[in-house]
Amino acid sequence: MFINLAAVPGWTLSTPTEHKYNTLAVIVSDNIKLMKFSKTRLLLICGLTLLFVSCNNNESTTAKISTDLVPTTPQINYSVTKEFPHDTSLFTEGLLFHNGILYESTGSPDELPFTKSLIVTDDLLTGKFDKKVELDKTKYFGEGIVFLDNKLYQLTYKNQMGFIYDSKTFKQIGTFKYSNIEGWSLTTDGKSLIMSDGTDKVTFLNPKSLTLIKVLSISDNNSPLDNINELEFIKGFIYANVWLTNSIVKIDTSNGKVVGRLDLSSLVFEAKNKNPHADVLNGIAYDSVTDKIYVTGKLWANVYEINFPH
Ligand SMILES: [Ca+2]
Repeated sequence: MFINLAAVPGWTLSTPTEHKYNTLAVIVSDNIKLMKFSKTRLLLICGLTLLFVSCNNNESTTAKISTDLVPTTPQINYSVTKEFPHDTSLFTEGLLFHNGILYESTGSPDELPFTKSLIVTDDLLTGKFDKKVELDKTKYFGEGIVFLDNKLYQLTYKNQMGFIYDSKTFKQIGTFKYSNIEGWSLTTDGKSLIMSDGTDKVTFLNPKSLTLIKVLSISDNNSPLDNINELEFIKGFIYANVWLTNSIVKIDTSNGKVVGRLDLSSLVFEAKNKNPHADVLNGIAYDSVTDKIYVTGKLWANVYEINFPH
């Protein structure tokens, strides 16, 4: 199935690092991961079988080794409670709720000339959006946004600078610089701007001085977890899309460890069925008033309200 998709005319495959926006790379990458996982499991099973044969008079030793070697990131089960229309021209880079309104920021890849670098409000009932900000896409590729203290902050992809707007008028009131090579997503714990940059690092910035507070390294089963993408802070945890996967991970903010994972593959496949040009899962928003969580993806036809223990 994956190989047949790769043969669709007009699509080209590339390595994930070459293009941040390659849909098929996601599918291929996930498929490879599954294959690698299967090989790993196979080797593990063979190894444990040999161990059992050689140590069959010591069952407790075999059981201990098995428990230690198998990855144990807990899966978080979810249900889709509602779905809403979403404009398929929006190349989603940020998604959040503010005062009961869904905001979205978008980027504008050169190979998708219909896309724009925008900050918009989404009407969930109609799927129409209302533009609040548009960047000159010949200079800036829009990335994540977040509201804090009556200001709206926006990252750019490769300019190492962000924009600050008045949260009511959307008038630009400042800019800021950061040392991260790329800017990807923003969220907040109410005190800091929390920023991803496509690596395994999440950066905490002081919203007033825009200076570095700390850097949190994200790890999954004791290995660095790269490609941390769109973020949402929910009840003390950071939830993060992981670029080139169909997963959102739940991160313990005290140590950066992944403590749970949502597998949203079924929504990704549905999105691609509805729009063949739909790109990766990217966008998680939390409405703290209604306690509801929403997800979408780049050029997806829908925003989904999902429910899971949180
Ligand atoms: Ca978000």
